Amino acid sequence: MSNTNITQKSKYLSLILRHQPQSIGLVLDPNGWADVEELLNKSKLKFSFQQLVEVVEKNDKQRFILSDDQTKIRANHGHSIKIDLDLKPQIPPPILYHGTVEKYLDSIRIEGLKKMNRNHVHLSKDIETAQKVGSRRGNPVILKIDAEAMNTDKMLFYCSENGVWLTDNVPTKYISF
Ligand code: HQG
Repeated sequence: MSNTNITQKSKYLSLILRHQPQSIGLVLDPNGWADVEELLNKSKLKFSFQQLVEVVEKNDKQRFILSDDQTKIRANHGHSIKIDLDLKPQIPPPILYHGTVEKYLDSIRIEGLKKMNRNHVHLSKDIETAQKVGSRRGNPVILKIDAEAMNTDKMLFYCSENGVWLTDNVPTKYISF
């Protein structure tokens, strides 16, 4: 498949597996897994099984994972629907980054980073990734997060299968603007 085709299919899978499985009558299990055969049958965008595997394997951010027997698939991060990724808390790198845009800063200065519509605040271990995340909304602004202090203060971190750091919220005192 062309890169454009892979991106289009990846976006559709993100919509279905993170936000709106019910829009095609798909039911995810409590850990966010969909049955591959059911997904392929119900999908409005037509995929062959091989194309699905290609989207999973060539995905620039490894957004999806197939079960070992390739009968189930789920998104690795980014959910808004309430599922349990069943991740174990992990000690984060001392510093993490968050890419955002200027217009949110006043609010972030007051409230800290909130998960907004998703299940977690998403953080990156490198500035480059945070820049890409921020660029989705405009000129990126990078916030530096004192994850070490948060960990010391018993706030929990999780790392998704594809290396995105997740936490519940980041109070202002841990953020360098
Ligand atoms: C902002 C994509 C006002 C926050 C990305 C962000 C990531 C606040 C936006 C993943 C705020 C939420 C997640 C507050 C946070 N006041 N604004 N108190 N707290 N915000 O999309 O981190 O490519 O839910 O800065 O790459 O941008 O789809 O989160 O701008 O990994 O795989 O509210 O989604 O992954 O936006 O992105 P989002 P995000 P994919």
